[in-house]
Amino acid sequence: MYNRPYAFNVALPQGRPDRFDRHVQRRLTEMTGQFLDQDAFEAMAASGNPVIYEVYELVRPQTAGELNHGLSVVHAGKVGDEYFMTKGHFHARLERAELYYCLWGEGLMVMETPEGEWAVEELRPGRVLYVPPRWAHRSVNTGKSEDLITLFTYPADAGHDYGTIERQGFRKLIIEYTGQPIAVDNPRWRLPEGKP
Ligand code: S6P
Ligand code: ZN
Repeated sequence: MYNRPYAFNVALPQGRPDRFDRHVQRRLTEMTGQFLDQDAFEAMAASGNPVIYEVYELVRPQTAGELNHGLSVVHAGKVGDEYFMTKGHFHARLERAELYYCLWGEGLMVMETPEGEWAVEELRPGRVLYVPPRWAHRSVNTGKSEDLITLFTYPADAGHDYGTIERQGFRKLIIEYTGQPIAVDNPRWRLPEGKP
């Protein structure tokens, strides 16, 4: 592993860094069960299965002290009334935080804890968001046509727990209502297994 300081540039508004180890393109059908409107989901999956978001990541050794970092690019669009968003996850090591800095676009970060707290914070260029330990996080692009681009960094030993969100969803969904984004209760949200 290369262990000298380095710097890189981010082209805007593409959000593409000129250095990265990993590029992920997440298409709609990789998010089965997360969008509420099943008919809209299936229609969109059948007509092109669009890329919903992309991640360019610089991956560091998974040891305490190292920081992974990179760019998250959520494209603009909606499935029914629900804005394009990331899958969202808890960190596998729950006690690991994350920092986001918004570079482009407009959006919201939806967050929740296993204990039932939830929060929604605005993302717009110049805004910094701290996601504390224990908070699952999902970025939502509420813009009409521009990408939502954020720079993120988190401990390289954090790991990702996608399964919990795949099973139970987030408590809150972001939908467009009379032209504006609003947070609504997720009717499909389920109590974590084992909880009364
Ligand atoms: C990783 C960090 C981001 C997300 C990215 C995509 O801890 O939070 O790099 O990976 O925004 O979201 P997701 O939920 O598909 O990983
Ligand atoms: Zn994360």
